[in-house]
Amino acid sequence: MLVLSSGIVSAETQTLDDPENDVIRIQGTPPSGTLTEHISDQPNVDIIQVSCVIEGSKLTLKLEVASDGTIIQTDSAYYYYAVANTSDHSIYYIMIAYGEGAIAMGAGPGGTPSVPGVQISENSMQAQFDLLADSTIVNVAGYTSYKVSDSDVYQDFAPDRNNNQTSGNNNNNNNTNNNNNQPAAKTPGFEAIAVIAAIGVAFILLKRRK
Ligand SMILES: [Ca+2]
Ligand SMILES: [Ca+2]
Repeated sequence: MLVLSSGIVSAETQTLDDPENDVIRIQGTPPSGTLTEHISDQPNVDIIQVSCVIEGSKLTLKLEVASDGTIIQTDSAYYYYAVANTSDHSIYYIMIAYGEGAIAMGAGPGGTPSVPGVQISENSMQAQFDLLADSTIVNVAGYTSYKVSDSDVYQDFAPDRNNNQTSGNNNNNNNTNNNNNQPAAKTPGFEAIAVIAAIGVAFILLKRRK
């Protein structure tokens, strides 16, 4: 007997919760700069959740900031980024940068998905992509920043291990293991920054083509 499985709709959700009031502020430049943790008065860049849902042939990615925060699209001092990686080595992301509004894009071995619209509510941004291939969610991540000036920047990472500038000893995770010698704790931070930089360039190119 032939069993047809193509009609089965699969659903998968991955939700990453991030602590509230964990924005960090970096002033000056190392080694003379200062780092302040647990900032509570920057709800606009305080991530509380990044989530991804795959349902059938669609992938929905969402980033949410604190309930008393607002996603700022038109002020170039604000930057928002949410990303999902899938098992087929594709990347899907939403970005708000340069005061140019929100954009959602992706790329992978299967090509690039069509560019979906981004829905912005008061404190969240989300987009629904056409999946490039049958795949599962590997991970999700988010990054936000508010740049007062080049030497005064508020930012939040989700998960927090993507932030390689905090001590790791003084956060809310209460890890009993405070071993800072684990290279894995630092590497993703650099990778995240590199990805953000590369995507920033892509974003500029895209805008110029318009
Ligand atoms: Ca947060
Ligand atoms: Ca965080």
